Amino acid sequence: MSKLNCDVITIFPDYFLPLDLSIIGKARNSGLVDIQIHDLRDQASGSHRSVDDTPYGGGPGMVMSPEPWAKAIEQVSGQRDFPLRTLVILTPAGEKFSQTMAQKFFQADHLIFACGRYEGIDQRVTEYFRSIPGFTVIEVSIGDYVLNGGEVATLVMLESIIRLIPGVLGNPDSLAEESHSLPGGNLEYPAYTKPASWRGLDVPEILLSGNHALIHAWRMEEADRRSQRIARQTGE
Ligand code: JF8
Repeated sequence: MSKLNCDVITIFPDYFLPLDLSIIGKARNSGLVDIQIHDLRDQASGSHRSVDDTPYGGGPGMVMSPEPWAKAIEQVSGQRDFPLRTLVILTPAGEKFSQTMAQKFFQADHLIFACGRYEGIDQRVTEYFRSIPGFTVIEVSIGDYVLNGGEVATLVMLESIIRLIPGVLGNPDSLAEESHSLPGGNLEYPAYTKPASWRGLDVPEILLSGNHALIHAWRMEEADRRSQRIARQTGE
């Protein structure tokens, strides 16, 4: 079983300190995943270590310069010997991240996450690495809302990918029954724990019945009702 190898390139390495914690921290310490964080500014030439410049065509803000990105991506590629790499470039204009994409990324040998800031990364970085054999380049967004950069999006993606690695979750049963693997991409069924009666609210009786076939059927129905209600709220 080969481990998942990830490199993250950012101007804010401290955003990734939470990867030392909890389930992901344990997965790293036990060698199930290797994640290296790299500071883009290490590739910036000049005494000011500048990584951005004004946009061609005018407009507000700054655009990240292509050369520090190319150097950083080439450096992390030289540090791991794989024939195939997936370069993930975070951008609000990218393909929407999904459970299906998490499963694809989990199959990769080497994932490189490019976390832009400001008005994003010069488009030629995508174009250039698409022309290099051995690179698959994908522009990804985690959802239709505006973030300040790709760092938080990368944390979201890493969490969803790493939990798919066998041995990362304590109980492997929890993977199979989850939301996005439930029939029809269903959302979860509601969960209850003790006490059976709490502030006048009772746990649904069927869950106390001990009839596992009935409980399973009820849960699937509840999951269905939930996703129907959310589909109505969001306009299908
Ligand atoms: C960014 C670089 C994003 N779902 C999302 N919203 N916004 C972003 C995003 C990603 C990269 C940059 N601004 C500058 C926003 C994702 N992924």
